[in-house]
Amino acid sequence: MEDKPIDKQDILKELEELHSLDHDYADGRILGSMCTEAHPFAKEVYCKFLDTNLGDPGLFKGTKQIENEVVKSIGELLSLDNAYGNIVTGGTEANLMAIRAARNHARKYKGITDGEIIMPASAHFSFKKAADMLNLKIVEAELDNNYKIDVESVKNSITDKTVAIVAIAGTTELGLIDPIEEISKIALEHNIYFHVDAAFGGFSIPFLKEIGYDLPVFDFSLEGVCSITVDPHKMGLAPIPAGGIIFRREEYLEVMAVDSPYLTVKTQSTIVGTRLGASSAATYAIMKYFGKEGYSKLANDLMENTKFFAQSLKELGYELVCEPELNIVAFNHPNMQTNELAEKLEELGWEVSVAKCPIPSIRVVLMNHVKRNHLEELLNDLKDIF
Ligand code: 0PR
Repeated sequence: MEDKPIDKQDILKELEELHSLDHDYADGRILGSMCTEAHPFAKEVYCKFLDTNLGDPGLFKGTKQIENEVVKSIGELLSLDNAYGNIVTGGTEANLMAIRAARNHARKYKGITDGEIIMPASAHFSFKKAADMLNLKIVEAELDNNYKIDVESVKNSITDKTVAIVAIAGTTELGLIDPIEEISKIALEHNIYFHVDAAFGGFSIPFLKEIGYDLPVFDFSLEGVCSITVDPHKMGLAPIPAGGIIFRREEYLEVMAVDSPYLTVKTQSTIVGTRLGASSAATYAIMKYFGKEGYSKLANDLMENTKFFAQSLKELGYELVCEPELNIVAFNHPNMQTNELAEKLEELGWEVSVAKCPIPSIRVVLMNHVKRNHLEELLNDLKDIF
């Protein structure tokens, strides 16, 4: 740090120079991101709440009410009337909270001290962090022929140490929805905590279903589902950071509570102490502003782009890893290694993401910033590569 203050204009100039090195979503070149440019209205609201701190909610009663309202609305979207939970920093923190709740619950009610969690190979790496921090062993369930969690494999993986089963509604790499209904039954039968990671799919599947897409049930209408991660900062168009963790019962928050004697509330269940109220306010605003109609239109538009892109790829001789269920397309060309194809695309200025599971492939997440004209440009480049 310099000794003397620096002029604002000089600081801003320096920051702008560095900021100009960043990619801009609007140029349509970011192909592998689940985040996108937040809606301007959500950003405007976010700025108004920058100083609010939900770590001490008695001081920010209005903002706490906003968080409660957002949790309630997301819960209702997921078929739950009385939702508990929080707006957190993202899917990683939401998943960490879910697994912590499951572990503590199993410790308290079943006496399990060296627990295991069952999850598919397609689970997001945030669960590895959670397992590491919470001292749990990951038991990887196999994938079936459709690259979804194999139900028999889950059954066979259950032991008396299992503290949670995890399934995904919108996998990170392929956007697939696991057979959550079947897993829910197994979890109920064995009295095991069941967490659904819908970080990506949570803000699209309910809307797509409402407008007639034939997608499987993944939410709290399934009795075995104990918690769901759903991220406003992905398909919800809220500014980063905004993740959501929704619990079916308050007891899952209670088993995580630690005393916070000198605060305005006497216990705290979240991982983060001082935490943003702005994320809740921005999410509240955009959910009201869009309504079901707005989100249905967004989800449908992105699915239309997905179908167009998938079909065009096939016409060019590319092979899809699977038929897309949500707005992610993973593909390869039979005559070229994935890494070589990725390099060529990078040379042409595309920011591509290479998926690893179940096979290496180029993965495009068709978020709101990837417009039809960008896809056409990309398809042209994909054509010219051969
Ligand atoms: N669960 C699922 C299913 C996810 O796909 C992700 C992240 C998470 C949890 C973790 O969420 P947070 O990253 O919010 O903690 N999925 C993306 C990924 O890892 C996140 C991402 C976003 C990556 C933008 C790149 C990027 O440019 O691929």
